[in-house]
Amino acid sequence: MKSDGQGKAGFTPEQAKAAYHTMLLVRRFEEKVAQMYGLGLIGGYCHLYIGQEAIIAGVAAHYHDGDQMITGYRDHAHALACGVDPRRVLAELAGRRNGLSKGKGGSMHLFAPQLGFFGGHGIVGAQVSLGTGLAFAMQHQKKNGVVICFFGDGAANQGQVYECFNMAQLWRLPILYIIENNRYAMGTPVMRASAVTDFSRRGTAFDVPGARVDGMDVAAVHAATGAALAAIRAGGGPRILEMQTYRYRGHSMADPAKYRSAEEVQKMRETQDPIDQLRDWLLQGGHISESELRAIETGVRARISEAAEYAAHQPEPDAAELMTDVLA
Ligand SMILES: Cc1ncc(C[n+]2csc(CCOP(=O)(O)OP(=O)(O)O)c2C)c(N)n1
Ligand SMILES: [Mg+2]
Repeated sequence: MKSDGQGKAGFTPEQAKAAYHTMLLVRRFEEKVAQMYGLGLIGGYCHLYIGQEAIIAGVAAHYHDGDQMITGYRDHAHALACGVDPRRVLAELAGRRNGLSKGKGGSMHLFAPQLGFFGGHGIVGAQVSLGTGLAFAMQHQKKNGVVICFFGDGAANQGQVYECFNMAQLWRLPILYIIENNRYAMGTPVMRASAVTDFSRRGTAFDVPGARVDGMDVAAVHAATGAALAAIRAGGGPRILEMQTYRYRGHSMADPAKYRSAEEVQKMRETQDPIDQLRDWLLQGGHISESELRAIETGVRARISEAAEYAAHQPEPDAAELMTDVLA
């Protein structure tokens, strides 16, 4: 953390350790995906979440049974946070029969409705409409949960997003919109695509309250999400949180990265990294020992290695499955 214990209200050392574990799991998972992609074990579209881990870790702490989550194509972390077994995610990425979508969806089409995870969507902004529909269904069926709907700074310029904000506020739908502002939409910087770059204000015309959050500080994410969800669960209608973050890797696996400098990326990694910041805070506050940190690292690495081993040795889908699960 940048601060010395300031602003940590409601974020106990235990919660901090849990968040640390989640962030590390996601980071090591994504590093393994990159490695497997390089080996040709994974193919097709694939978007990594490295750098943005504090968002999912801070939000997941507030995700309960009966809640639902939906996001775009940068979705591995969100699936893991909903409780999906890393083995099933890696098997899906590797196109294997035991993958989450029977090995036929790939990276952008993870789906686990039994855990409240509704994807995994490749159409930029579509998850906002789908997520708003999920929230409408939840309210209509008098269920208690909330929907957490993630989308990017680029997606935030889609017209359908504003139709959704209007309906969500009009009907006081139980939905939290989280804008993951990682400063780029593919190769386009926010400044070149958005007339107003303060995304927390995007709901102003519809009276949807919004807040801007340091998305590299998991404690800040945790606190802001807790407050927003408390208001939504109390029947207060939708909320928007803009999480200011950064992705370290390319947009997808094929990205020449001509639109930003290596120095810019390096600077973020060195000064803002969410995992390093939390580790420093835990150590400096005496909340964790070096050996405890090592044990977490070892446990996470073992789990990911085992998942990769599992995925690589599963069979591919049967040829007879080619035309099943096709909606046409
Ligand atoms: C409707 C639609 N338009 C364009 C694309 C191509 N496309 C894929 S990702 C992307 C950028 C989205 O950026 P952002 O919303 O900031 O999300 P990020 O990738 O940064 O997480 C675009 C334009 C698409 N998939 N769908
Ligand atoms: Mg973006």
